Amino acid sequence: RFQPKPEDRFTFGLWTVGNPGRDPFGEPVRTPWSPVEIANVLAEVGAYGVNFHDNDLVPIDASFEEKRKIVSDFRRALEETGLKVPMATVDLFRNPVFKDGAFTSNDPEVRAYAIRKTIEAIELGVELGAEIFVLWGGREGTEVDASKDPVTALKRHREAINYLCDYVLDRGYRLKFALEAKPNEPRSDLYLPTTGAMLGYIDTLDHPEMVGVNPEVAHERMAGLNVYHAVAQALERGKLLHIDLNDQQIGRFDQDLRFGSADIKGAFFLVKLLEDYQYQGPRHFDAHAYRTEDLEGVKDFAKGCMRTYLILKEKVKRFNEDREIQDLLKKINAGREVAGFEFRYSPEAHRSLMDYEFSREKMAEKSMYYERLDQLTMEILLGVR
Ligand code: GLT
Ligand code: MN
Ligand code: MN
Ligand code: MN
Repeated sequence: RFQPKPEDRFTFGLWTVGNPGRDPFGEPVRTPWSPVEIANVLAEVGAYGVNFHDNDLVPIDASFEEKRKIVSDFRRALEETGLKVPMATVDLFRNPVFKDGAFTSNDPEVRAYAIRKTIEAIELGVELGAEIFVLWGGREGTEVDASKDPVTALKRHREAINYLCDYVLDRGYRLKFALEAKPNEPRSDLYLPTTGAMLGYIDTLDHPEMVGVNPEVAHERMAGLNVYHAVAQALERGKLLHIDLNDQQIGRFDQDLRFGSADIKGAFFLVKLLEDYQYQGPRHFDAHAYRTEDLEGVKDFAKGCMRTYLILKEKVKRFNEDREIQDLLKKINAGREVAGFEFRYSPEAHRSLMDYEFSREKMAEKSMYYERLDQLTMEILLGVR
């Protein structure tokens, strides 16, 4: 029970389980594992796949020979463990060259280098089977708004994404881009700070059909938003290509907590959304173990993410099959039809609308039962139902 299976499509990044526990105030507490060691651990705990940034796998200063050796060792580990690589990404934030942005840098040479680095990361990802390429612009923002025109920054960002899409089309790769938003950290303010902003922006690209989003629970919550609603908007437009599951308390620094460990009700509704709408993409856990943990603790962390998801998936089933809840939902959704009216304009429908006699008092009288519904939801989550 609650054992992860390949069809659950649970994935982790090399940077998540491989996180050595460094924070802005403290040195690493765990010795880093090699990508091959991480893959073996992920296979052991039952993950389906592993994702990486170019430089999680191949150090930024590796020679051509070093790179080939690392990639072939990693490929062998994938074959031996059966792990897949559904997603790859590019690190455009760690190196000093990107200190004032990558695609949105004021320096055209840096912008060109960012595109070149991304293309090399795409090649690496495609070589290992990735069909989704995440772009998270950790340095695309400012502390000093006088330094950069945000309109210009958006135009530069768009030029870069358009370039990358054209490149992928030119090469004939089966690859889509998933844009990941974050409101702040490491910059004071990041451009395109929310999933909703990304969704609006995607329609302005040359190839919007190749681009979707990668919402992260923690990032939406850092912005004070409801993740469930943000993800629903992406899903409804067919734009939910990938998801970063983790947890976060509102108003705190970027915590990347184990999935479900901070807001269990929020996690429940997110799982419900993904399951009810049969989300087919990877369920990626973008989180890391507490800094107090050793290697065993890291395994506990990874297993915990998947186990909580599967427990919540069972709770969703319970919720959907619960007689009392479903009866309540039926009542909640019931109401009188307005004769002859449709929620689509036509002169006839409109005439019916204008002729109808509405009774505000009658409509407002209706009981909602939301207290009862919410309590029943809580009782499912608390395990007494
Ligand atoms: C970094 C960030 C994550 C992003 C990763 C992809 S890198 O760890 O905090 O949210 O998903 O670039
Ligand atoms: Mn993320
Ligand atoms: Mn995060
Ligand atoms: Mn993050």
